[in-house]
Amino acid sequence: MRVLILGGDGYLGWPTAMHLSRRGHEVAVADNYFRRQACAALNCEPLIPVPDLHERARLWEAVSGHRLQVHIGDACDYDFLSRVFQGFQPEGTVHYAEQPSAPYSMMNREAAVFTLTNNLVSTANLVHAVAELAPGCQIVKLGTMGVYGTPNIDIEEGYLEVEHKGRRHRFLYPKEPGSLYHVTKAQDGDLLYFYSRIWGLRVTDLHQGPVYGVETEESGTDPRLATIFNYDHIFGTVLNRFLVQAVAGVPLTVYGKGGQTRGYLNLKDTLACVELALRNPAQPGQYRVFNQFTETFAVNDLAVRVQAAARELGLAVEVRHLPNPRREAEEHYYHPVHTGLRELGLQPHYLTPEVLKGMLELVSRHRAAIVTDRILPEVAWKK
Ligand code: USQ
Repeated sequence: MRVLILGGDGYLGWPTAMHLSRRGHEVAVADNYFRRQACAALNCEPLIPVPDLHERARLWEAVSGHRLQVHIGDACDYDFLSRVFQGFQPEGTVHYAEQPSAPYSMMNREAAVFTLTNNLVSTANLVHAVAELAPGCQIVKLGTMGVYGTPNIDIEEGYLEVEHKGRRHRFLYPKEPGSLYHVTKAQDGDLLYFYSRIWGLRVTDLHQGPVYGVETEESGTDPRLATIFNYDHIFGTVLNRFLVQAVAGVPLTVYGKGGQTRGYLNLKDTLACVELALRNPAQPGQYRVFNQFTETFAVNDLAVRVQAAARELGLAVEVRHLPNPRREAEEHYYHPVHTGLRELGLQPHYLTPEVLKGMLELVSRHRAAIVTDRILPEVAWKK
């Protein structure tokens, strides 16, 4: 399959490009380097330095024999996006080209407007590019479990059957996002749901929980093929942050009571899920939703597990409860359904002590590069 990856330089985009090309797909990557530039501007450089996208593609071709097409440009620029579509004629597009950080979206007005504009305009451009230039191309868009919030009922996979005054209707599951970033992910889903119904687009929205991990089967062959791994308070996700904190000897930063529960998955499983979605496409006119995670944990559970794994490696790790910079429930019911991807054949990589120790060992090899003043949260939700 010819697959275009928008956001192909990012934490998920680059490993996805290698993964799909190794499995025989023809892959093009497009990226505007937003993440790299924002990391440099905000003192949030990733732990492991990585070469630019052209160099990454050259290295990947040298070790694997697979060639990637590289396009540097912005999915919000329709001239750029339509040139890529016309040249490559994708049969599938994976849309990762969104501003992915909740704290970034809550920093200030400029960051809020950028998040709104970038995430919605890139999605609208993609819809038009598919409809005008590659009809039949399926869209796989990275969504987030955070669009649902933490309701006091079970979370279904995308839709909810409602009975009202004796009649029934199937709606998109109600959304209660907890940051502006999460709001934009609810809105891009609404756009795609709309256009799938109106123009018959084939869409899969992967509502993913926080991802952890560094290595994939493909990156293992050369450290320069590693993904962008953030541990700072803006772009780092919680478990990746805890691993770096444990190695740096900094207390683990649990926000508030630590009962916040989310669905987590290993980076390797993200890649498998995206490929499963592409290989089993949505039908024309279908907006299909999968809840993409493999296990649920409260933040406190993660802290205890990291502490135990670190202890086995001789690292003494403290846990500190900080005042929560976010507005979110710290104790709540959480029961999301997640059967769709398992039914398509997902074989999960679970968060075992061995997996944690492997990640701690990898982070330890880069210990000298850890900058501890990137760790404490500086962005508050409350004004
Ligand atoms: N948290 C801590 N300590 C930290 C960092 C986070 O207690 O040092 C807590 C947060 O308050 C939150 C939970 O851990 O309750 C998860 O936070 P996170 O930063 O790992 O994840 P989040 O901001 O929700 O966003 C991340 C990705 C985003 C993705 C989302 C999936 O950045 O792209 O969509 O995970 S989900 O959380 O299911 O919405």
